[in-house]
Amino acid sequence: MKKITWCPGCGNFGILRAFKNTIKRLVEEGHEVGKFVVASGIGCHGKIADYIELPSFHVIHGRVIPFLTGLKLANPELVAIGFAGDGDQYNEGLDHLIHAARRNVNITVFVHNNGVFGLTTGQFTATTPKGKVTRTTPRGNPEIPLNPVMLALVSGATFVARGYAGKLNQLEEIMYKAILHEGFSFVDILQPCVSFNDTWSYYNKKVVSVEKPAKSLEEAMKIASSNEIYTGIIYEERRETLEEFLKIK
Ligand SMILES: Cc1ncc(C[n+]2csc(CCOP(=O)(O)OP(=O)(O)O)c2C)c(N)n1
Ligand code: SF4
Repeated sequence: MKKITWCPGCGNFGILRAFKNTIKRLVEEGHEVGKFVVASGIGCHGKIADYIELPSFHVIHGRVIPFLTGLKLANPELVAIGFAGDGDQYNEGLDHLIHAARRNVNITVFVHNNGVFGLTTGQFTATTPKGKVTRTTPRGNPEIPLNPVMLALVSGATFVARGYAGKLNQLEEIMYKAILHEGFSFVDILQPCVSFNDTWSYYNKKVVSVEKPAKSLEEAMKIASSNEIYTGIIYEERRETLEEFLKIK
């Protein structure tokens, strides 16, 4: 395992901790450790693959989902888990998210959403708030931010959640259920970047937990579009997976 090089205080530490505890729990419950495979994108988040002792692949920018889709189709026995950044997934790799949700391929994707391109020092991304001054938006970001949770819902994702790197117990529960879910699991994780978009105090005040998953897609969309920042499992349904349709699982 390599030395951790994230900035002290980075939200990525919470995501790493929650993931390690989740894998430990799954292994204690009898899941074979050799079946977990991790892929990560390019960026600060992508280094997570270096800090986990599981078979892992560091893939090109924005391509975590197609990589995992191929992996899963080649060997459906594997548990395919991806880590992407907001720039990585919502800019470079946005269309892959939509199509994986439509296909319902049985993979899990965790997006470290810090609202900036972190590794390349704070340029704006698709989730940067409107008006925010960044290195590439010196007069303020002119664009409204993308709502990834809403996008996943309307695209047909069968497990949709929002986590927060500052709420570890909840994040572990979300990760555990996302990995066990049969179908495409999407988790947007609010991840403060202390160097370029420090949102710790904002999220500590703003985030509210959902009690339980919504009963319908319409209800889930209301939660996703609310002015409150809800965390927790927002929506879950069971639908035929790509592997089931292809009769390879
Ligand atoms: C195709 C391509 N475009 C641009 C880059 C340069 N690049 C490397 S890391 C990075 C930013 C990553 O940001 P994000 O995905 O938000 O992850 P974070 O660093 O914030 O975790 C960029 C633009 C690249 N490696 N490949
Ligand atoms: S630049 Fe931001 S995302 Fe990258 S390690 Fe530092 S705090 Fe974390």
